[in-house]
Amino acid sequence: MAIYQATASAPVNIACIKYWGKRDTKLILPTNSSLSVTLDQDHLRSTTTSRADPSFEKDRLWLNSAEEEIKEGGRLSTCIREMKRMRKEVENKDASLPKLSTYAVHICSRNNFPTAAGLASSASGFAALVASLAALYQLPASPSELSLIARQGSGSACRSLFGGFVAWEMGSKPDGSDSLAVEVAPREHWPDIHALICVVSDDKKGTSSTSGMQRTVETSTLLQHRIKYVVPERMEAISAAIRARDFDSFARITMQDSNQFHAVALDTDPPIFYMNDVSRAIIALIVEYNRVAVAAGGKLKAAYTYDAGPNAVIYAPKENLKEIVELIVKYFPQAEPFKDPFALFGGAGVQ
Ligand code: 2P0
Repeated sequence: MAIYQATASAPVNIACIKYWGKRDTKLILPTNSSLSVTLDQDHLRSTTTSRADPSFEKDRLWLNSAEEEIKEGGRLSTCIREMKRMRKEVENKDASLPKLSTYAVHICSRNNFPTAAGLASSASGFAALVASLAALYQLPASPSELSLIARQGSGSACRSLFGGFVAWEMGSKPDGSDSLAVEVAPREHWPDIHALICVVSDDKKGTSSTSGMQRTVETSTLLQHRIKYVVPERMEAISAAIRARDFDSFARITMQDSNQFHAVALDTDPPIFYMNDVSRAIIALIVEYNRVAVAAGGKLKAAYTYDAGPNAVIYAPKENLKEIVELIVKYFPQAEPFKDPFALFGGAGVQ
């Protein structure tokens, strides 16, 4: 008996231009384009094994050893259905292939970091799921084509199909066929940029991204301004900064966009607060660190960014990392590398 099984893994990505808002909640089509850096860290990954077998009675999925229900019409079932549809197309062209599209699949996925701690577990999770099914089904699909499916699992997941610097182009077609991830630059283009992750809290977050962003779409006037007047220019400017390896511009835009995302969360009714006092103190530290550098005639040395939670991600050129870690440990004496509750981990290069 042949065994049909494949394993793939995908890392977390952290956005510099934030995705926040959907124009189509079912297809997961965003209200603005976004851009992220895929982290290249062995300990921030999802690894997923998929197996197809004629003896399986139904599709099943285990996440970190606990079985998750695959709800009819839900995001998981949509991704699995779309991947089987792509497999069917391949089988239709070559009658000698085993009819894997007719078998149920068992999927086993594991995150090597706390799930739902604001560390984008849905991004790496759905990207790994789609990549493992693509390997199982031996699909001749590009990462951008696969990103169309991962997007329907979780918007930010489409960006984890690529390493390095990745844009999610919002697209304009109602069927979503042009809302996909594209590579802006591979990691090798700018290996000097590193990400330092400061886990302020690993509690499960209060307002989920999915419901929070819908409330923002329904109630925030600032979001409309952001979509129309701010993000399109920022996408151009940060892509140019990445291509030119211009850290000063990259850092300025990244911090501005994090600030505006949190302003838009605050402009939601009722307001959403993702950062806490420690998050804001880390911002103050990075602002001061940069101010001193610029006052001495230099350029920005670090950029902070925050997602839908209190944890900080600090992007910086490698030469500044040691200094930044020393500053954080000095001003946050409770910070201990690799330990909770304020673990500092990371410092690895981007993928
Ligand atoms: C981002 N975030 O661009 C932004 C910044 C959070 C803040 O993508 O509903 O978990 O599954 O599409 O992808 C979080 O949104 O939401 C997110 P769904 P997702 O990384």
